[in-house]
Amino acid sequence: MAAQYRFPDNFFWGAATSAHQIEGSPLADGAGPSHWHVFAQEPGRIANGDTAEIACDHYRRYGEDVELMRRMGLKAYRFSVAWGRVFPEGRGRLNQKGLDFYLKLVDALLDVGIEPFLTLYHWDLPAALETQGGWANRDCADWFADYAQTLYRALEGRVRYWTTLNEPWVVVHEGYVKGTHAPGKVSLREAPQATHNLLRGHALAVQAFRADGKGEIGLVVNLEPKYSASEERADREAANRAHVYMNQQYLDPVLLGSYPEEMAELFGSHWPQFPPEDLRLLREPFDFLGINYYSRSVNRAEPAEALTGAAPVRQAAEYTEMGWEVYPDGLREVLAWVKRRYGEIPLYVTENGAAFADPRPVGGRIDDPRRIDYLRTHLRAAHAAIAAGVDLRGYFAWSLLDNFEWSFGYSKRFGLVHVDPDTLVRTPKSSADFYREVIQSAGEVLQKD
Ligand code: IFM
Repeated sequence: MAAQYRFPDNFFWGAATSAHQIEGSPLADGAGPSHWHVFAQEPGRIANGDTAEIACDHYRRYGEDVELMRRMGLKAYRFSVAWGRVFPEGRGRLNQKGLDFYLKLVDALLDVGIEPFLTLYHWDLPAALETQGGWANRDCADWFADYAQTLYRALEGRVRYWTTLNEPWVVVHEGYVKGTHAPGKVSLREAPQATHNLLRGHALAVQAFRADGKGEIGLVVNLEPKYSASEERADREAANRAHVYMNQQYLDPVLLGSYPEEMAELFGSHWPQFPPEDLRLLREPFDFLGINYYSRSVNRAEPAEALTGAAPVRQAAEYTEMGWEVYPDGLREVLAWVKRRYGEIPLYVTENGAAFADPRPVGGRIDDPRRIDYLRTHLRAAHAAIAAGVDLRGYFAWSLLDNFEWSFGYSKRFGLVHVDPDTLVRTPKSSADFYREVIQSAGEVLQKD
């Protein structure tokens, strides 16, 4: 077979999850509740009234899940730590039993030769910190760095790859602009403060890593190409505002040292004058960037849309259950754009995947050909980026397991492995078999249709 899609030998083939979405048992062994735990109990917040009380029960079944990963041939596993398991009040008193869970998980991964990629913050803030203002409070950045330092010390020599924040844009856009994620606020005043404190937290955690950690540390952002629906000036400007808001708002300050000037126009009087010493801090060098990619959007001007004045226009194309267009070339495009705009920085695709309405298991099998197509076409796009000179070092499918999809509850299923909502029995889908073949052949099977 031609080696057209062969990936580098040391490429990290992985899958990703996050603590709140899979672990369940959120209060076990002395853990403190997260603000997502509180949010999910408010009526009407989550589809079908779902909560993450049980999720995939990974907290108790992690051994079985590591075995699934081993059988899939994964080289790496990206997961997050629930801050409140380690510090039930967010700071101060350490909960050793909570920390022990992650030590056991990491050891189980290392035992079977799977490289752990640990995310420090994947959206579940200790509720005790939210009552003190959460990310809108400047001190939250310091609390985060202290928590990070504890983990660096506890996992030194075992975890080599760390990321600070997952998708800060979603944290703020959904949590402070739309109010559809915890903490459920709609506040244009607090949104830029939360943005800035998240990025300060990232930078302080990187500084703490230089003092106490070993290995590499990075940041994970979600990116989407934004196209204009027409040649009209109003549409083109709207698409550009959407692009700056989503793609540049978080990367410009950490890689170029300033927020895009358009941010002040988007937020008007709510956009603060950030002190120059803060902006110097944000530019703390880090080792790699993780990019989560799912889709693109095509935009028209819509003055009623908050901040960007841009609204997506549906295309004659395939869409996933999330209502996201399947657009594989966008992955190549965002990877190339990052290299063009920000220069050489090692990259990982830290999430990529699709929610489809899978059939129920029949005879222990679930055929999910649309997810296989999604993976195949996006991996080809990732390969095209490498061929064009992008320093892409790994790819993590989202997600290992069907899980708690935030405000959608369990209604959207992204897993390579089906998790029965009643019995929690795991059944690898045909996409898991496909991914195993991709990994075994270092990408060569992507040649086949
Ligand atoms: O499930 C989420 C994940 O937590 C963050 N990135 C996008 C995924 C799909 O919506």
